[in-house]
Amino acid sequence: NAVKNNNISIIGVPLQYGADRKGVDLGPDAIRGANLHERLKALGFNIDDLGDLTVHRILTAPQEGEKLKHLSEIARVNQELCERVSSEMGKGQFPLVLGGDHSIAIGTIKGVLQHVKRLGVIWFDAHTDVNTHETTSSGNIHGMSLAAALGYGHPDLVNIGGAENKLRPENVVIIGARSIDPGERTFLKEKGIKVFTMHDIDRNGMKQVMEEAIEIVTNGTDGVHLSLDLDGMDPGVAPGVGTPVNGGMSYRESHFAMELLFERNILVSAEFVEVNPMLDQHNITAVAAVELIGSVFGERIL
Ligand code: HAR
Ligand code: MN
Ligand code: MN
Ligand code: MN
Repeated sequence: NAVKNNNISIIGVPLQYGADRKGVDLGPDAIRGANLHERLKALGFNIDDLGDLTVHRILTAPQEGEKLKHLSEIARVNQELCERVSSEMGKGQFPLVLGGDHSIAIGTIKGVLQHVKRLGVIWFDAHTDVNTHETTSSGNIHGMSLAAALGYGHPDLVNIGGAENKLRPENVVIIGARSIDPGERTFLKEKGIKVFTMHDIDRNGMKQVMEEAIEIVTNGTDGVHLSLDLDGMDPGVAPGVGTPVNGGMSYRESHFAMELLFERNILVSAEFVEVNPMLDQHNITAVAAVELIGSVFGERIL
């Protein structure tokens, strides 16, 4: 089959401290509970589920004057995730990371970068997650993870997996954005990061958007990581997310994008994040995640 690697390692990261709304820590089990293993096995993959990383429970509110909420536990978990992802890739496995809030992209990407020095990233999201400790108005680290992976932000985040291991802005694309903060807009323009907004998807269609996106992330790179925030999809199809934004990608637009990624056989790693079962109905957002995973690993309609 066309994903290079037939051996998938699943890593759950039940982290919720990067987001404001409780419940996203239940995401990994909700995704597994939507028949993830069965679906991947039916496609011929060998699955090694490593279970979940340990996240220490924090019962106190973020401390007064603590601008980045729960920074120390988030940094600790991401450092562990980085090491776990790196060690799985070292064994030749394809890391499939289940979130958890989107702050876990820091650890995943830093781990992949240990093996793929020039890495392209496709970032599916309603948001662009390029705030830093200087621009954030919420203090939520899930809104800073892409900036950190690019080498910008708080040193405790940037230094995970080594500050010298970082993405290059010209190898990153964001798809589906429709909620961008003023400081993020400046950052994206300054660094020259390509953003395909919902407007671009409406205007040109997902086919053209994905062709341009794939050109950017494969140009001069040795592999591509998919970071998929379920809030990129429209809340009508994926309502169980902490920060829903109207006007998102339709069910078929999202699947078509996954099918094109499979056809091009460029992924070396992937993560599916922000599934929040406490805000969901009948686990449909976790089911949506597993269906997207099916498409990106080769399920076809006919
Ligand atoms: N931009 C806002 C912030 O920084 C909202 C961010 C995020 N929500 C997410 N990430 N789910 O994509 O607080
Ligand atoms: Mn996100
Ligand atoms: Mn988002
Ligand atoms: Mn979200």
